[in-house]
Amino acid sequence: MTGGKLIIKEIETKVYQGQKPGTSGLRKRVVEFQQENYLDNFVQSIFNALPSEQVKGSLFVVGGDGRYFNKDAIQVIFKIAAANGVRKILVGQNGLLSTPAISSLVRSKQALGAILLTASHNPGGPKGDFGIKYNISNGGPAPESITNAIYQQTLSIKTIVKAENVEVRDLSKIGVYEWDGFSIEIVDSIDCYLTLMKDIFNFSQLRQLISDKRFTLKFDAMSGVTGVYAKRILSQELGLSIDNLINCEPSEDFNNGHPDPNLTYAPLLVDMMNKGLFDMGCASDGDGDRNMILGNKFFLNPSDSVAVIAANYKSIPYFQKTGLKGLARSMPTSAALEHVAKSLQVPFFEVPTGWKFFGNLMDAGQLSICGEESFGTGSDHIREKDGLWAVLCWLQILADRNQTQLSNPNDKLVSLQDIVREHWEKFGRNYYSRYDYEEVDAKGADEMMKSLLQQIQSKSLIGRKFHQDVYEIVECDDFEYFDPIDKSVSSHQGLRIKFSDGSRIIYRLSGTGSSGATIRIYFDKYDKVSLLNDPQQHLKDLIHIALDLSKLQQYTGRNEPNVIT
Ligand code: G16
Repeated sequence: MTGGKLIIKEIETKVYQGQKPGTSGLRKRVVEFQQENYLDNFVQSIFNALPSEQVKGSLFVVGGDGRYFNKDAIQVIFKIAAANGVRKILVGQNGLLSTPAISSLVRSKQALGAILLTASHNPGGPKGDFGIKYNISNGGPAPESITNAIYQQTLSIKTIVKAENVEVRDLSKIGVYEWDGFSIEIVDSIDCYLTLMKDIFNFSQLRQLISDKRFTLKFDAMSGVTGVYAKRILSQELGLSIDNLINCEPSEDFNNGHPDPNLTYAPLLVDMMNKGLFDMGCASDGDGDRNMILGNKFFLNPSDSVAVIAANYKSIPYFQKTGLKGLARSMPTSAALEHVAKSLQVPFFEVPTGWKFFGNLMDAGQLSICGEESFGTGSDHIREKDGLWAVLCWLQILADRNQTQLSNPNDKLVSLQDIVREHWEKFGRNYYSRYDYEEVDAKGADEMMKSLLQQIQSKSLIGRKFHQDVYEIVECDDFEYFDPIDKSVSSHQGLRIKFSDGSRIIYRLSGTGSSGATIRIYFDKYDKVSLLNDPQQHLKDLIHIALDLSKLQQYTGRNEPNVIT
């Protein structure tokens, strides 16, 4: 189809304050995005922040998690991209592309970048959240130097350019739409990602495991974008019965749910797994980059998940080919991965919270597998965390460990929790928990963090002892990261308190919320002997110390966290 010459109009606009991208893009309530030119300003600012000679004639990928406002936003991006000289846009069918699929498309098609339309795990719908994020040519989130440049542009923007005659409202049919010097191609949302997964895993081994009557799997897409991937990959390709997929129709408001795969917001799956109905249960978030994995009556902590995957890297065909170049975790993630890195004698890195910090290490060939406590796991196959990849990793590890058992119908299969317990026996266990206090008053949260920072900077905490002197503070700081590749410095990345036994308490304000503030407190305690305790019990003294030191209740009025992981 041909649309002729582009009709470009320049439109005057006014500056909106507060368009600073957070941990992962700009996330606000939908109603804020619906203000006149609010989204348009941000999109134009992306192009203004990039060198114009790069933008001219470039290829971009656009897609999102299907949440409310996605469809309108896609049309705005088409118009602004065309007017700014972009040559071609690849957009997912029906506008749908998971965050990992976008990363794989950018890399395989050598696009200049991508615009992702998602607020990830935040609720959607007209009263929920919307988000927009710019990814660079390596397929990963833009680094802070670029997001800061975009933000600066939003503060001085005066005009927006738009190609008024560019519009493809019906994104359901795969095909190409052309104008003079500009085109839009609607691509299958799954093909490119599926090809990559087939290259990473042994699909025939996975099929064998899934078809075995002794192994049952349940997958919950939480009404996010992963539903379309799960149907094609888990069901059509790997043979999982469609009855074992739940919430796999993407919905604009996630069926009125909160698409955050954790113990609080995935109650249906958690309940089934607690009742022991399945051997493995998995969930992913709105845009498909997060994952939660459960065993039969067993919660797999994300910090343990990445450590076990790393320890079993030889089970995964991709790593058999590439080897293990290095391991990394975000600072608040438990230290479980470090024990694996030491044992395998591979380089280890600790970066701030945010997947963007892993990209440089991967591009430099120094990092293979990484993870975050926030249900994010991934590798250098792309530059985003990857929910379905983590599920396939676990299936591959299970298939590999059960190779002999799978051909002997009377043998008992090794379970997910067997593998994790063996891991603890070998490496010791990092008991871990995170407390989230969501949407607290921002002023109270800031004051609490300031008071903690003051105690840290004055060094008054060093030497303080708690609980019959079992815990003594030996180090504390305001985490700062020196990127070993581009030498950039990222400051104020969380307050750390370290004890003489290696235990850690970390305080951070979330960078992904859209209103008020969310306080996160993380607890990490290593044990080599008692391996099967309840984490909340095991960590109770540390939790007590953290609440005491921060005076959280006094500053926020909150007695209980909303979410405990
Ligand atoms: C985003 C980032 C993650 C990060 C998380 C932290 O996740 O991509 O790398 O760990 O935010 O969130 P917060 O700042 O709220 O603790 P997502 O899945 O929301 O894109």
